[in-house]
Amino acid sequence: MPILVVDDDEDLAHLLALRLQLVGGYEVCLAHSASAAFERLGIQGTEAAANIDLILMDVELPGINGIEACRRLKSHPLGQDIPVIMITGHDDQGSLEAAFEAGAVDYVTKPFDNASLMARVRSALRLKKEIGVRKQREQELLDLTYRLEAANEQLRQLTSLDDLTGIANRRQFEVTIHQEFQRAMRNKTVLSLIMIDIDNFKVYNDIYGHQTGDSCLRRVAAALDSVLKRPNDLLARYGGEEFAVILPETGSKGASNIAESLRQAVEILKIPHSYASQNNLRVTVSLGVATLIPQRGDEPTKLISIADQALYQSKHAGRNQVSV
Ligand code: GH3
Ligand code: MG
Ligand code: MG
Ligand code: MG
Ligand code: MG
Repeated sequence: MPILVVDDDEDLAHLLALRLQLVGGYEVCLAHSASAAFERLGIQGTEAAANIDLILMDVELPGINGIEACRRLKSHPLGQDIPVIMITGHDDQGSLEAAFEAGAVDYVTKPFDNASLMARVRSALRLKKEIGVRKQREQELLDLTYRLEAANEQLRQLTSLDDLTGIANRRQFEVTIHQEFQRAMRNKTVLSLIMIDIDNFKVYNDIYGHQTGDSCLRRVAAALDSVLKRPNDLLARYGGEEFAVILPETGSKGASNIAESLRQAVEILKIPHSYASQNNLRVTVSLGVATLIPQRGDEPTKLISIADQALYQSKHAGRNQVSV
């Protein structure tokens, strides 16, 4: 890829180009102002972007000077990876500091000494190559990270865990409720379900923000989980701020007791939830309990809808309570 020489002194620019071509064997293109260089690079104007490996930039240019041009290049995606060597006269050594600050990698002083010019060009081109390799590695690493995340997500789906809370997800709930329903029907045993819904959670999100809302969901899930001791009980995240507990071989009395323990476990977390100028309010849950011995022809939806109705009663009666 060519080297771009930017110099308003056309004779000098041609001379420099000739040296780079003859001594170094490089391909060279010329621009006589910063604007012309920007067009050449596709940063400004309508010309398609040219691939440039290195820029030799005069400090003194009409219009936008070389230092400002370098600064703009370095802040543009098409220009930031192209090394810039500043061309300085003996009288503008003072601008070197500004040139490096603007992102130049090196400088050459007029009149040019062939050996030093070529050495600096070679070294800058090496730098460009290294940047390219590093960028490619970074990109590969990023791709790998994305692939890992996707694989992780697949794994989570396979294990049927909810992303946010780590408890069983809705899919696992559906699988388990069907299995337990069939089992209870076969064995003619009793099966209970508790539906749990966080009270006034929309307001909670509105007041404390979605992040705090998420962390509240995690804490509530952990508290609910800590109540359940039997290996066949399943706590799942049923939906947004709704949870469900499947209790095999558990009658109405037992399920109500567990529901009350679940209610208390959330209440004693004492997560502040103050709104409508009421102080000292806490995050609470409402619960609905359903119990039945499944009969031939019954579906799990029957159990779910009974629990939903009970939950609705708890909400209607003032929340933070259990209904059967
Ligand atoms: P109620 O006491 O009647 O249940 O009132 P509510 O506000 O809890 O009920 P509603 O169904 O109106 O609102 C539920 C809210 O839960 C709305 C939604 O913003 C929030 N929510 C659902 N899923 C998530 C989640 O994953 N993260 C967070 N932060 N909020 C969630
Ligand atoms: Mg000049
Ligand atoms: Mg809800
Ligand atoms: Mg609701
Ligand atoms: Mg709610």
